[in-house]
This record gives sequence, C-alpha cells and structure tokens, in this order.
Amino acid sequence: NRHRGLTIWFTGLSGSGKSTISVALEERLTNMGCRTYRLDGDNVRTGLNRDLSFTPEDRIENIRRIGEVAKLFRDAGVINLTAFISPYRRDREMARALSSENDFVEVFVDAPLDVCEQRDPKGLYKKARAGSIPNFTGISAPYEPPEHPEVHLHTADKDVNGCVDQLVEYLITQGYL
Ligand code: GGZ
Repeated sequence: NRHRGLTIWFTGLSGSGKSTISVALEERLTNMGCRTYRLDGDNVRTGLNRDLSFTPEDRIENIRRIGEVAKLFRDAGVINLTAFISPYRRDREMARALSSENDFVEVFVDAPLDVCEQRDPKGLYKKARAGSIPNFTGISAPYEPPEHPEVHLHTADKDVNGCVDQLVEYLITQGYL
C-alpha cells in the first residue's frame, strides 16, 4: 500500500475507547501494508512526557509535544495514530496547525460520560468521584468536544470492529488509502 504521512488524532474521555480502537485500526492498517506508529500514554507519558501531570498547563504541554512528534512521523511518511484525551479544542487545533491541508484526521471517540463511568476499566472514575484524583476529565476537569471532527465514532452504539470499518471506509473514500 502506498500512502503519505498522516496523523489520525483520537480524542475523547477516559474509557471512551481511544486506545482500543487505535490498536485495532493499527492492526488493520498494518495488514493492508501501511507503515504505522501509535502514540499513547503508555509510550509517551512514561517517557518523553514523564515530567508532566494533569494540570491544565501540563496537559497543554503534553499535547504540544505530541503534536510535534506526530509531525515528525508525518515527515517520515508514517501513518501515526495518537490516543490522548486532548481535552482542549485549542490544543487540538494547534496540533492540526502543524500539519498541511490534508494530513490530519481528527477522530471524536464519543461515548456519554455515564457510559465511560460504567466501563471504568481502571477504576479511575470511582477514585475521581471519591476525590482522590484531582483534575479528572469529565468529573473535575473539562472536556471540549470537537465541533467538526473528520470522523465521529459513537462507541456506545458500535463495537470496535464497526468503528474500525467506519474509519477505514473514511480513509478510502477520502483517498488516503
Ligand atoms: C484524566 C487521567 C488523570 C486525570 C490519570 N484526568 O483511561 P486512562 O487513564 O488509561 O487514560 C487516562 C490518561 C489520560 O492521559 P492523556 O495524556 O491522554 O491526557 S491529556 O490528553 O488530557 O493530557 C487516565 C489517566 O491518564 N489519568 N490522571 N486527572 N485522565
């Protein structure tokens, strides 16, 4: 498969499905012969950004650095998938502004807060409600949903495979793949 560098930028609440869907999409793209790289909390917040917390200032810096790293991967011709809450519209627009016209695809991974809270895979919402995690997105810190995402996934209504189908369909019809 021949393709250019591209950023697929996932945004959404904790527990909305960003990581799961980005892993599944990456696998699908790899099977199609694409060169991919996935950036998420596990490989960025533990390394490059291990000095950053979850205060508003640090989240801004988190997303700024990730936006720059995504640009490097685009320059290398890699399809990079980023899976961070990225709660502020301004910061996502800043990451987009580092890209050229057509190499940034914003994906809103949308599930209602109560659904994310019920999933609570790591028990973080429970802790946040109890007050032991400050600045928790959706509970005690804001999340600004995208107004015009390229792709809008409703993960409460569609399973992982269906969401990946929707993404691949979008990438094909837009001529990325
Ligand atoms: C939100 C937090 C917090 C706070 C720790 N608020 O579901 P997870 O666990 O695995 O993913 C969340 C992750 C969010 O990091 P990001 O780098 O994506 O956030 S941001 O883009 O806003 O900078 C969650 C965990 O870290 N986590 N504390 N206070 N999520």
